[in-house]
Amino acid sequence: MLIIIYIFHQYTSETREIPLMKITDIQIVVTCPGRNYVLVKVVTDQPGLYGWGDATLNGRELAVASALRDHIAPLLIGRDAGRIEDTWQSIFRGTYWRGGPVLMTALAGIDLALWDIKGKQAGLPVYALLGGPTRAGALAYRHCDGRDAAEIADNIRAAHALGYTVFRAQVDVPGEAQFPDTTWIDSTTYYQPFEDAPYLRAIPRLFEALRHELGETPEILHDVHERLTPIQAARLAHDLEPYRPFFLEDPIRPEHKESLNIVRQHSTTPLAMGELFNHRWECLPLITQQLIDYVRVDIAHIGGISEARKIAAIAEAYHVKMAFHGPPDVAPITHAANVHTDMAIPNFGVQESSIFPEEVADVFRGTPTFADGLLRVSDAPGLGTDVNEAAAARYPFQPGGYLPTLRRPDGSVQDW
Ligand code: CS2
Ligand code: MG
Repeated sequence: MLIIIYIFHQYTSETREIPLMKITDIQIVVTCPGRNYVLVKVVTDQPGLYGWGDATLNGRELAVASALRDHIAPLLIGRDAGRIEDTWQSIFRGTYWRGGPVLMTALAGIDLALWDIKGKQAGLPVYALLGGPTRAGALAYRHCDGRDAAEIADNIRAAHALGYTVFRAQVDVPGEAQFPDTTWIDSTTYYQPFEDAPYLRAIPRLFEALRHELGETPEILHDVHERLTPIQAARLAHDLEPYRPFFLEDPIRPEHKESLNIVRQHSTTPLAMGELFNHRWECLPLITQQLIDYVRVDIAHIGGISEARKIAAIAEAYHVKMAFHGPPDVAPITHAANVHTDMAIPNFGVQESSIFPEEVADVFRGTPTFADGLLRVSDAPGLGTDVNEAAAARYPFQPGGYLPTLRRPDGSVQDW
């Protein structure tokens, strides 16, 4: 009997050592330090203990802000901030409506804030909570896009001098195919041309010129941005083979995923896909059928770190690596979450890095830093990021940050 009482006492006293952290408030901050960002602050009843998450979906910012403010936050007030998985499940499954970019971005905002809180409570960086570091930092790639091969080669040389070893190369085919970056486009009717045949000729020529200029060592990748049909993508992957691309990204539209079989059958060029996916089930056929080599999901659009580490674990079993999306259209908080996850998972591949508008430094602290080819996060507790709310208020939301639409020469819509 005494033994039973002793065990019961040990159990209850141990569980009581983790203090409950009630969520007392959830604030949504929409700010535009050069780009629009939707930020989520989860506040607890523990003095000074709060977490920041990123819930930015560019071009649809206010839809996510409303989903959070009007529909999700009210469900969470009073709940234990320490129950990350339970909160994830209760938002994803418990509220019935699930999936899609708006809801999964909203969920990511909450998830990241809860991981931030968990780390702060434990006094540990999030990568330590995820199992501890498996590497010194995250191998990063840099965008080196340009108007022609000579300009791209110069950009690669300049990035190499900074310590980068992996580079992305996009080129315009003047008047026929444009690869806009996602800088501010203040219009809903901004069209750009795309014609597939000149594009399909131009990219192998670009890679041939880059290899001629730079030799075989720079790792160079290309993002098709979902523009090709499966057989066109197969042709491109095949034509690029002699130039050993690091990977070919998003070769086809994301809807019918098994179409990647066609690309796969014709080429050994490594394939990457996933920035338009919203949860693990969209990745599943590509991983289990080994149709891709890198999963490119966006942590801010798949429900956060909780989902990212599950996708990574499934991918690991199939020799597929992770290459989380890292564009400047998600906030530095997501970039920090990327690197914390990259640090902990065994099957990390490469991390996309971004240059943010200058004003971003006024609002955010703890953006990952780059040195010697690697992105790193500090070992500060949580995600190591913080938001200067007064500065954020000085950069109000700017409507109109839409992506352009691509049109074929006959005027019909083309995937962007
Ligand atoms: C791109 C993105 O980084 C990438 O791989 O595909 O820049 C993408 O165009 C934007 O995130 C769209 O908002
Ligand atoms: Mg992309």
